[in-house]
Amino acid sequence: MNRLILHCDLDCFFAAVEIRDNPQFRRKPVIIGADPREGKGRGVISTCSYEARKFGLHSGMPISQAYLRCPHGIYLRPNFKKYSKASKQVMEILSRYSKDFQQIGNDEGYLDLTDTCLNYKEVKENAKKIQMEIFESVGLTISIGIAPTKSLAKIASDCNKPNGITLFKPENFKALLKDMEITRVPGIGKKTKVHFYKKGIKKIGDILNTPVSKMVNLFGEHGRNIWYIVNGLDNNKLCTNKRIRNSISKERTFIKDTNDFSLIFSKLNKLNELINIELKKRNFFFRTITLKIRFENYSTYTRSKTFYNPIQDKNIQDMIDNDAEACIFVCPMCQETMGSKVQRKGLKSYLLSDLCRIALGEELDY
Ligand code: DCP
Ligand code: MG
Repeated sequence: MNRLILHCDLDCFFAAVEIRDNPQFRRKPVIIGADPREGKGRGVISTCSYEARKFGLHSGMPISQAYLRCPHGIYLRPNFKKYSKASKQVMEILSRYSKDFQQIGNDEGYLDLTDTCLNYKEVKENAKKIQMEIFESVGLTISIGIAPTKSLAKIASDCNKPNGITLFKPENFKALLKDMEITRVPGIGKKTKVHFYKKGIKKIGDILNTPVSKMVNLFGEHGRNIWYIVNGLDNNKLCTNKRIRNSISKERTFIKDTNDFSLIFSKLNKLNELINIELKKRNFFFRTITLKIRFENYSTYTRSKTFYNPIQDKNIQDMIDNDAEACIFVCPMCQETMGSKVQRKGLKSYLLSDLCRIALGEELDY
């Protein structure tokens, strides 16, 4: 039986909240992220308004590059409390439309309306109501894709942003997909697309015209999954369980590259303190610590350590300072990733920009 799935995705979420609260920013390039410091800033863009995207700006772009392309933009630091409140309000509205609701991150959600709507006309009416309700009570626009599968609904919601409603019906979705770039398919990013391009697969239509056996020969199981997605045959169900938070993380970017290990470790300790406060406040236990480190050329490394037993009462900072094993997981990373390069290029050219993320995994249910 054909399902009726909606994928709802807020438009330029963080930027939209700021524009809502500051009408003078409307129709302007608004960029949320690190301080650009007149082009000398570190860190990246979280998101930006559609006007800013016209200058080639996008999430994840170094803020220094953004400033070069759009020096007249309105650059704002993120206000996560505000975004979290808006997200909760939006999710509460979405969840009222079906018991089959799955939240993804802070600005996306799937709804399965198969049991509540008879046809696409009815689903579209619901989509319009959702848009209106969110706009009236939260002041944000949301784009909605409607399709027989989750993956197709996700592709659809991205087709008419902002504030669009896009329908992929069983009888027409292949015709709508065929001329689209393969990067529209979840699972094909900028890096993987290169492998597909090498085999002459550039448009979704090229995948549709390839037998599944050939996709498996060329790209293994990943090729099979992609083929199933574009043919509307992946039958993933919505995970309707309440979203369980499974990590806490903090990260900071140094204003200047540095190879001063005492500075790096003091910053790390500061992050540990912040994490520890949150851990206690929320009464979380954890088993895994992950350290993320980013060098000046944006190469990023992570190292993790998982403990046998869940931990809460032990101070993380003590653990880093005193637990030999924990220290070993920090130090080899620095030696390993800096070592050979350091000798070749000289220590001064190396350094850590974005410091580290300590993710404390596996929230336990007690
Ligand atoms: N985000 C972030 N860093 C990223 C990507 C996203 O901080 N690299 C944050 C900011 C976004 C929010 O998550 O506002 C939602 O991410 P989306 O990918 O859905 O992007 P937007 O909602 O901003 O834009 P779009 O209109 O394309 O959905
Ligand atoms: Mg979004």
